[in-house]
Amino acid sequence: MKKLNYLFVFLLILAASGCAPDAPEQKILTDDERMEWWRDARFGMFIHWGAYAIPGGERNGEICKGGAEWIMDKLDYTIEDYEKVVAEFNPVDFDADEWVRIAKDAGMKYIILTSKHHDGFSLWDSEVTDYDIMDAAPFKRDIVRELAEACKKGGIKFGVYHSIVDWHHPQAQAPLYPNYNAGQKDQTIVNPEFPKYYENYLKPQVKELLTNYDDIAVVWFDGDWIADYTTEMGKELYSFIREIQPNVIVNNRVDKGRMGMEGMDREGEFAGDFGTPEQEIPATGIDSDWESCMTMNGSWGYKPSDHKWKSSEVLIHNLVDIVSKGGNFLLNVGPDGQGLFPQESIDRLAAMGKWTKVNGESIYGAKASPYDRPEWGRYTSKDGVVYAHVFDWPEDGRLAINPEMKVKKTSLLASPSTPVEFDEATHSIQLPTAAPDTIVTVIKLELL
Ligand code: FHN
Repeated sequence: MKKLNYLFVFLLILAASGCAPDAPEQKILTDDERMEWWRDARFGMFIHWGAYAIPGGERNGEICKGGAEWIMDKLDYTIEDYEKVVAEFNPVDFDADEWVRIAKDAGMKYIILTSKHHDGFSLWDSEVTDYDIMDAAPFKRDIVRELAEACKKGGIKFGVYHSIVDWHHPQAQAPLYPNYNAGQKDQTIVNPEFPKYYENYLKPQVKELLTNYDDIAVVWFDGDWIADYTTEMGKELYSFIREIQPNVIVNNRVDKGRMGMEGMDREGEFAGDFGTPEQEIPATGIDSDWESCMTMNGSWGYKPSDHKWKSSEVLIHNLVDIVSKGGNFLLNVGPDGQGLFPQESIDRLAAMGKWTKVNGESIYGAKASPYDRPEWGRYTSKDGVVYAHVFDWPEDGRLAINPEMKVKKTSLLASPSTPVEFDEATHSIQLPTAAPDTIVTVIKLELL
């Protein structure tokens, strides 16, 4: 019996005797209070990491199509073959504090780590399985705990991505088991064992994450598409989570309302606190909570053969575009099998940090503006101020401003002392000849 369990039994007896010290009551926040930090944060880091980082999307010279985190399915590993990959997972260069430093320096305010992806391998010390980092891999360190603690120390929020799909658990795949991926291809196959997996494995794992790691701020479900997972399960799971941790935030993939990759719920009552557009940004603003998640290249998991890296200019434009429409940007990093971020990711995050350090005032806590999107860029708004993000610097230096705005004062966010005069007659601003920031220059418009 693990030492920990003796302690647990002792506490149980103490509680039964009525002598347990009162657990500090957690103030149950209103929905707006609960969402406040998330709405202010605007920019977070997604981390897809696990044993799939070892092959990096390649097996015997064959490259996995799509995300490298799908290699088990796409390159037809048997469960036994993939367990051998897990048995090699020993990322000795993993340094949670370094990951948090990079995220903070980029201007990111929260981190979402895959606690368990579709391959079923758990990155924490799970009590309900030995297919976890402590028992199935040589690493034997609780990655969820180390990153949660590093985030707390670094003053940023931590959450977990948790897959409903599980290609390793027998009940999650029966009667296909061990042919775990047939259900991916034929969603008409009914798995009578799935309710047992849901009740006896999925829920207990979610509960131990929310109970043993007291800093889980977000639960980011995925895998909602499988036919065996029902909206009744989704609604029950959402309530189950909020009973354990009333102030945690849960995405809409906990239920079945999501309309594909556009990520928002269709008409109807569905559980979940925010919509989840994936690899795309809504065309217009959306007046509810949502977060676009995106990769930097074409893969969520580490994939060295994928060189389709988005430029830091595109990533900064995406951040501004998303916030101008009222959303959050969850930008992904896929660490390698040693526990290191790819240099291409580090470089882009550093460039984003350089920009957010100067212009973060127009992002954090900002919302969509009530004004139509200008042709030259985007508007965000906060506390009676509109921030004009200029993507395309006007050749004549004159920037047309929405005529409905009653402008009191204008200034360059990056250099308040640089004069940018507002001309009432033409409702435009005379700008310096050259853009101070060639990616996005921000002009602060204080309104009457
Ligand atoms: O299948 C997953 C994929 O591996 C990745 O985790 C993304 C990111 O949210 N979600 C699913 C694909 O939509």
